[in-house]
Amino acid sequence: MKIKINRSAVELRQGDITKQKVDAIVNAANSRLAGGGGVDGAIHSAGGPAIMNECRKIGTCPTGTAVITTGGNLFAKHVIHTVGPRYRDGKSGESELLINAYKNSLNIAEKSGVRTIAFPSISTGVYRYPVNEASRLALSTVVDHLKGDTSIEKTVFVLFSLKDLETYSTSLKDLIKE
Ligand code: AR6
Repeated sequence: MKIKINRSAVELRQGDITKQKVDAIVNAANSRLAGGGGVDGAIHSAGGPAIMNECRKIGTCPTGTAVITTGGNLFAKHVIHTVGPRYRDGKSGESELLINAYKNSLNIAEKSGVRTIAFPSISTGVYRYPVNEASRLALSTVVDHLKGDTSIEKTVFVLFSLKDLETYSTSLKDLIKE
């Protein structure tokens, strides 16, 4: 599924984020930038040690913020590492932190001259954020950003499972109906 927002496009796709031919891919990292499983593990293993070397120099990344490193051996020139919240009960500031993770990733992308960017579904794996709610927050934050002054031409959400792709598709359809 693909929609236009002013001069930008938002696309949903099923696949592996490490294979995307974009300027920057976003990593769902942890605040110690220590690597891990899920999309974080896949990015470090496909991108090679140059990414971790830069992460070590940067140090930490508080929840909701974002940092940028090389893409190492990936096609993408940059990896933007952001940290989503661990889901507790939905009343512990999770939604604001998840929105901030997307916003700060987009802001650092703009500053770094990124024109095409791919996001995974931040926080909905190990951090257990419910996908339906997370997809609505993710998509509305990106769409709002693209309605403003932006040099981003394309934003791709890369969903690992067909079920997640379907959830995101429903959320995007609902969002553009509003
Ligand atoms: N491409 C696209 N999406 C993927 C890929 C991939 N190669 N691999 C997994 N996903 P998660 P979180 C999906 O757990 O919930 C790590 O250990 C996955 O199916 O990667 O933010 C970090 O170090 C899910 O839909 O991230 C942190 O400690 C989504 O990516 C912690 O996990 C996010 O799942 C972060 O947890």
